[in-house]
Amino acid sequence: MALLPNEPMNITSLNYPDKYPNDEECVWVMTKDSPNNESTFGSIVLVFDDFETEDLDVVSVGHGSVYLENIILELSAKWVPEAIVTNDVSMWVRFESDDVVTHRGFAATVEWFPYQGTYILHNNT
Ligand SMILES: [Ca+2]
Repeated sequence: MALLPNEPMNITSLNYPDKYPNDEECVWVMTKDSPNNESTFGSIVLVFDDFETEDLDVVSVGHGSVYLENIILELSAKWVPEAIVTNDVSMWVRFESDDVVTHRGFAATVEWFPYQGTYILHNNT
């Protein structure tokens, strides 16, 4: 997914807000897309707007374009919305569910704030 400056994008687990499938692996790689080869300074900010998975169904988030490298955090179960930030050119998100028990999953907003030093969080509430 290409991130354009100040253009928020949404990602959700499969079927959200209905239950996600068992045995599912989904990966998103979001990369700053600098239209005129201008700078890729600034932060990629991911905010979970909703999050509920089974304990064993884990969302991993990291920086860079190779998923499962440079992990920032792994989360499951219930999660209080909080911003995850990187200044890298890319951020990845991976979701893997096991073979039993599903919940409604997650919805998240990701945005590239191209300026150094400050960012503004947008949320839906
Ligand atoms: Ca499960």
